[in-house]
Amino acid sequence: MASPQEFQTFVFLDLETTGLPPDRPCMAELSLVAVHRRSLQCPTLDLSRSPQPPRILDKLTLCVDPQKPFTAKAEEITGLSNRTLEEDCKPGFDSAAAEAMRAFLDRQAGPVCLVAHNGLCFDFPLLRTELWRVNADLPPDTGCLDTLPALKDLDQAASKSYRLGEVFRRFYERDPVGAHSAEGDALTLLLVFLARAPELMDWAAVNARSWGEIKPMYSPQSNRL
Ligand code: DCM
Ligand code: MG
Repeated sequence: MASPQEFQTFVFLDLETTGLPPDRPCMAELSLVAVHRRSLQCPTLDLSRSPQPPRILDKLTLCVDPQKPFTAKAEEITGLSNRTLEEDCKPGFDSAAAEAMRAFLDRQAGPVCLVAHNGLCFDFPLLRTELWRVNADLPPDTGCLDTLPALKDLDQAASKSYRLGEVFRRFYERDPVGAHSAEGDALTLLLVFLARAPELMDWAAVNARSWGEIKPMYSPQSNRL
């Protein structure tokens, strides 16, 4: 981004998918958790002085039929499968889902910054592919913050793991809840963010990318299979 941006709302984003990038994954679940910067600046602390999730947050979680087979690993870790999504009559990520997402983002105070852990390599490019598939998009000036390089940069530390679960355990000394469900991971990311919110918001103001810079993971014209 050219000039520092005082983002008003941070939207924690996580996608569950049929597999990893070499498999040209498709989205199977999306979760967005939107929090105003005011609630991030002064979180309530519990008795052990750990930040609590803010009382005021908006959530959108959608399960979608990916219309592509899950890899065995993706099925195992997410608990989602082609059979169960089909049995529960979930439509694909269609224009109605894209519209719901747009409407959700539009009701947040702007400027809005999407936040995803490893988002620049995974969630943002894949979301761009999925939106492209249904001829939809987000405003190009939407901010995109990847907490993985952000936390690494703030720590200036070379040799520790920055996987989401590991970062959470370092801050909270317990396991995250709901790992590999989109909402569980988005809420885990929110708690990680709260542990260093002032620094991460300052980092985002200078270093966040814009949605318009995000390249799709792959061309959606190609066959899903
Ligand atoms: N994923 C995978 N194999 C892994 C880790 C992740 O196929 N070992 C895929 C499936 C997940 C998606 O990436 O739905 C997102 O990962 P996460 O659940 O960590 O957000
Ligand atoms: Mg996840």
